[in-house]
Amino acid sequence: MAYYYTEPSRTFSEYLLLPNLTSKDCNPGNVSLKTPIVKFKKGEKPEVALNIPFSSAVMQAVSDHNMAVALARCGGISFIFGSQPVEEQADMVRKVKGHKAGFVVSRSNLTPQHTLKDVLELKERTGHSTVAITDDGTPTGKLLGIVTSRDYRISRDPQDKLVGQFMTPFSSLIYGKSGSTLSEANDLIWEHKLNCLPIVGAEQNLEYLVFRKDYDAHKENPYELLDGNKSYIVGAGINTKDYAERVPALVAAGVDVLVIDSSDGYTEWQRETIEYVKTNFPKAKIGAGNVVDREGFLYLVESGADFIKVGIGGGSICITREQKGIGRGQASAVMEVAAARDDYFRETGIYVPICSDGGIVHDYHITLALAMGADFVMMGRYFARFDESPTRKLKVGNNFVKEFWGEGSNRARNWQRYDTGGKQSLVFEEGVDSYVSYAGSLQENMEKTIHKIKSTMCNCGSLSIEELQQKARITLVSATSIVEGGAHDVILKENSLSGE
Ligand code: RVP
Repeated sequence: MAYYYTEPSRTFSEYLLLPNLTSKDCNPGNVSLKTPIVKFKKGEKPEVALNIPFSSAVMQAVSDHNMAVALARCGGISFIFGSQPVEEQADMVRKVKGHKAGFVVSRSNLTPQHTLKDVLELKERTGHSTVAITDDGTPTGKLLGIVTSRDYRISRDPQDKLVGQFMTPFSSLIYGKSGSTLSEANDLIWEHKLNCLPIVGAEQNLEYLVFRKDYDAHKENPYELLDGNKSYIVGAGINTKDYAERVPALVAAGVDVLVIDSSDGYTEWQRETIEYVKTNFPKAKIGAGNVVDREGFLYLVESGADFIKVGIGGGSICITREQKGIGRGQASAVMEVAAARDDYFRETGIYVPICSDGGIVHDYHITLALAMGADFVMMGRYFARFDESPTRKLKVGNNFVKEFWGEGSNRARNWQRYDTGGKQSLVFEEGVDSYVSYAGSLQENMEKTIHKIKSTMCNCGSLSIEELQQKARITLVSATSIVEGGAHDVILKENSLSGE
């Protein structure tokens, strides 16, 4: 006979947190959101930890190298999508690892033979007012000069004037030497009142530009997630089929954390994949999933996984539950797996972090997921709305939107994730292709979300995620009281509804 759960499976919107006593020192400025991402022994520290409990989903529409840099700058981690050729994914990882905070490869470059007209056209197209002048017009050619808007007057200079005649020549430039640190570069910027400092190699070749404004931005990011070499930390998704080619390439590219990307992770294929990684790359870190119960959690932990991802069918673009009838309400899944994790910790002294993946709609859902035992969350829709996601921004009606599609949609053609073999004609979609409302820059939005989480944690009298997990008091709410939680019995003025 089939096994029946006595409790229905529940989702985040069915729960609320009750306040605890808030002491006077409990204010958002004192809250730490630092959290482990890989397993560790009692009394020791995890080898990789996040400064904020956020990860971006293993999805084409979400996590590329740009998203990874933007999120690591704020303290979280992106898992670069695996539904692409191995070399392209490894290239994205290399770009993140090679990104030097504050040092940018010049994106606007011309030669001395170009004209003022070319400068103006380039400026119009890119919005950059600093143009590097190199012998071959490439970002790493021999640096011959720099043009900024201070070097020409549109009203006086003819449009066909050659760049070589008005650029600030190399002989008059202040520049930094290859290998300079950001603080050395910054000293030169201040000493000489510069807006931009070129960093030049032994052959006078241009390597990077350091902008004063980028340095300031760098200083504003105290939570940046960096490795021992000051490179951003980055993750990558893998599958259970081509791991023998993909993993070596990703490890060689410098990936920090791998994760097996699958809607159902309670499989022997995942065990084999983890064993392959642990045998061939003993230092590599690998998460596995997704699971929704104790059995799935223990199976993957005993297979050697460093963290476990939780959630089936709750993703905003996911139709797995409709198509296949498998899944579980996200809150129920997190609560059961967290309890299994805590038991495992008591029995073995090994703490295995869990990630709540999918179904975060409101910011408070993140706080609830953490309170229920998640160490961090993974989000797709949330990040897809930002400038930094890799998809197109479009205008639909009066609104700006960004494209967002599931990894199980035809568009992603990521069949390895869902199709366990057999005829292509039998393949069915488990995800949709959609739009999400455009929301602006990642940093601004995340600052608001993080402030909300920290404020709620203060309401719960908690200065850390661990404390929240121990102290949180969580109540199930009735359908009627959910209505009471929104604005009700008033006539809303136009546009008075807040977004997230
Ligand atoms: P959400 O944050 O609700 O957008 O959910 C993102 C999650 O949805 C992903 O991390 C993944 O687990 C799941 N996903 C991605 N594609 C699909 C699909 O096509 N069914 N589901």
